[in-house]
Order: sequence, then C-alpha cells, then structure tokens
Amino acid sequence: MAPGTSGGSLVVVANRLPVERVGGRHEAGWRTSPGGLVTALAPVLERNGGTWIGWSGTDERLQPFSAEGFNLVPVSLSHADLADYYEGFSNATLWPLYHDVTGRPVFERRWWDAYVRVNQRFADVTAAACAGGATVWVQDYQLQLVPAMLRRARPDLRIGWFNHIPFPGYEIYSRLPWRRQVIEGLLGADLLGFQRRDDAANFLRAARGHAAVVTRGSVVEVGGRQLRVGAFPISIDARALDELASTQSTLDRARQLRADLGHPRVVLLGVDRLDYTKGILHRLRAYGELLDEGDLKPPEAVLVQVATPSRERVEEYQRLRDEVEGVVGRINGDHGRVGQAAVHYLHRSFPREEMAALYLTADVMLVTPLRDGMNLVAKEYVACRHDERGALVLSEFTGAADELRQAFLINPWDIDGTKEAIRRAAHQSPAAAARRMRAMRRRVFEDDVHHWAATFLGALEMVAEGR
Ligand code: ADQ
Repeated sequence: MAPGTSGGSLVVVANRLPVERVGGRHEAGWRTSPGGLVTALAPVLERNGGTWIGWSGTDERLQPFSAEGFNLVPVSLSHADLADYYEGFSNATLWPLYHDVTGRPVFERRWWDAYVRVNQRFADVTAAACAGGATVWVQDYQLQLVPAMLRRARPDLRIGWFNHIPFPGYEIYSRLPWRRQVIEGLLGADLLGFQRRDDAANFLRAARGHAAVVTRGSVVEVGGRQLRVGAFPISIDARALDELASTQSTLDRARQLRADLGHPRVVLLGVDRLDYTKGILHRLRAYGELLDEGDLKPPEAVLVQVATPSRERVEEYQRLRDEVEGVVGRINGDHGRVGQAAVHYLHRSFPREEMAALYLTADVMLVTPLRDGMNLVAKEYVACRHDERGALVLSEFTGAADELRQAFLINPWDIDGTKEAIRRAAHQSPAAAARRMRAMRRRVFEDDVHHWAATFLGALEMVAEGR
C-alpha cells in the first residue's frame, strides 16, 4: 500500500482487528468483536478517525477495507504463525510470566523466532501504511518489538506503546531468555504506557538491569533521545454504559432476569474471560464454602458466573474449563434443587445490553483476579449502577483496585478473607452501599476512556515534540 493512506491521523496497531467475521468467508459480514481492547479503543477512533492495523482472525489474505466505521488494514498470519507467535510466545510464554507466574510460562526458542518474524511483519505493514509524521499507537504485549522495528524504518513517526497487562517484578521478568531483546524493542517508542505506576517502575528497573540504560525519574535516555515511561490507567465509556443501563428495555430485562432466577435476596455475579488469571476457581471455592457453612442459602442466594470462551486451543485453558465446570457441577450437585441452581454458569458471549442488565441484577459483583492489568468489568459494573445500589468485591491485584478504593478489597488467595468480604458486601446497609457506589462512580466518570486516550496521546505529542 502506498504511504499516506492513513491520511496522517491516528494509526492503531494491535494483534487483532476490532472486527470479526460473521458467517462464512463469502458472506462478507463483519461485526465489532468483544473484549477489553476494543471496548476501550472503539470510541477513541470514532472520535479521532484513523486506521486500525491487525490480524483479521482468518487465514484469508485480505486487502485494506472498511467495516463497522473503522478503516482496517489486515496483517495475515499463517497457521504456523498463529500456533507459535500467538498461542505460543504471546499466550503461553508472556501471558503467564507477566501475570506473576499464575500459570507456568513455557520457553520455546521456535516460538521466539516466530514472535520476531511476526512483529517484523506488523512493523513492515505499518511503515507502509503511515503518512509522514503520523502518530502510531502500538498495543500490548504481543507487539513489543514493533516500536524499535518501526523506528528503524520510519524515524519520522511518533510512536507510543501501551501495555494492557501487568509488567512483572524484576526477578520474574529476568527469567525470560530474551529479556534484553524485548526491552530494546520497547525502547524504540517515544512513550511507553502502563496500567499502574508499579508496572512502569518494574519496566524502568528491567531496562536499567537488562539494557544498561540511564533513567531519570520517568525518562529514559536512549541514543541521544528521550523516551517517557508512565502510568495511564485504562477505563471505559462510562457515560455510554450509564445511558444503556438507564433505558427502559435494560431495566425491564434486569427485572426479568431477577424473576427468572426466582427472586433471590442476593444475586452474586462473576463476568470473566475463562482465564486462570481471573481467579474463578478461588471465587467458586469461597462461594461453595459459604453455602456449605450455611452463610448463603439457595434459592435466597444465587451466583451467576459468565465465563467467556477464550484461547480454546491452548491446553492450559482446556484444563481450566474442565476444572471450573467440575466445580460448578459439584456445587450444584450439593446445593441445587430441581429448577433451582446454586450456580448459573454461562459459557458464551452476550450483547452489551444483556451485560448491562446482568450488572443491574447483581447485588454483589465478584471481581477476584489473581493478577489483572486493569479489569474493565469492575468499572462497567460501577458505571451501570445509577441506582447507587450493589457492592463490588475487588481483588487488590487488579489495576482497578488502585482507583476503586471504596470496593470491598480482597486478597483472592485468602479464601477466608474473601468469604468475609462477600458476607459484608451482601449485608451492607443501603446507605453505606450508596456512599461507596457514589464515590466509585465519581472516579469512573471522571477518568473515563476518553480521558485515558487524550492523556496518553497528549503525553505522546509532548515527548515527540521535545525529541
Ligand atoms: P481482558 O483480560 O479481556 O482485558 P477485562 O478488562 O475484564 O479483561 O475486559 C473484558 C471485556 O470483555 C469487558 O469489557 C467485558 O464486558 C467484556 N466481556 C467479558 N465477558 C463477556 C461476555 N460473555 N459477553 C460480552 N462481553 C464480555 C485485558 C487485560 C485487562 C485490561 C483490558 C483493557 O487483561 O486487565 O483491563 O485488557 O486494557
């Protein structure tokens, strides 16, 4: 593609395009795909215009196209690329390593070679698609080598990178056999953004230790250039969600859901991708014990667990699914009755309207990851609760816990502590609930996704001007 196609506006580079195929290859339909990244960036591109570069999710070789309001430039990935770069190095090496080894990272040299090759392909496609002086925003851990590769090809570009997942502490990061190369890849950017200050500090320490750079506060000196490193906690389109949750049809749907559940006194809700970092098993154990001990009694209390299908070709995820479904079956076997499940388990995706209705139905929202970059579900729950009711039980190992201090904060490894927090959340007075919810809503509405993007892009502009 000729340079200049992007028209000089924002270019987002991410592993996946924000759309997925509907139907077969010949019914040229696309719809916006679910997930944290798309939820966060769709409104930004809607406002600013621009181009999104990423893998289409199919093995077709596609030309640039437009769909669902996005200008899209596909990057093709073969089955071998997918197995080695995506399922291998991204999801079975980096993902568990960066989430504090909650899963066991696998180090395969062949996967690393594929990671380098695919990052180079993304960089080549981007270098060809960008107008002179364009701003490029690279997303996430799958593309950590793109900043340096892109800078070599196109020194005129402004390059930002944002990590949606945590950046681990020094000792954990240091296990990575390619730790120096990854840091050098990132150092090609003008601005590196992380979810939390601790993540940014972890990166700075790793850069000093493994790439021998000098850092001054949040600034890194690289080859006569200054690169900035900072925390930019991601958020959601709180107003849009609040509006959706206020429509009559969503309110009606929430009432219907409650009736379908048998009008329980307490509805507990979990919404997660089916991922071992999300602490679903720990949460189920806490809930199961509360039932065993008679603190919660179905049908007065029920748990709805939405577990979105995720990475189904990776073995660890297949094992986790079997385990979660085993535990759900056991709890229902012990505590359910005909027509009255103790856990309603839903393994599929839902439209935004249904998610909003579920949030409105939940008296206690359980967000209990063992480690999570941010966790948008926690913020979505708060944004939907215009009625100032409901309680959020939130793991302190999420980025969201830095902001939502009025949640019932828990250590998810501490089952007794989690049970106590659930008990308190289920029994708090309406006045206390409203006080906590009001404070959390203020935070989510002030620091929304538009604020996140504007702050990151503003900082990128400033660093790049000073270079
Ligand atoms: P994820 O790990 O995917 O994101 P999260 O932040 O919770 O986690 O985002 C999930 C998104 O998917 C939410 O918007 C949620 O509403 C949606 N979703 C979940 N289940 C769904 C279902 N069954 N049907 C429809 N929608 C569903 C990664 C990081 C996070 C970080 C985000 C954004 O792991 O820590 O917050 O990126 O940076």
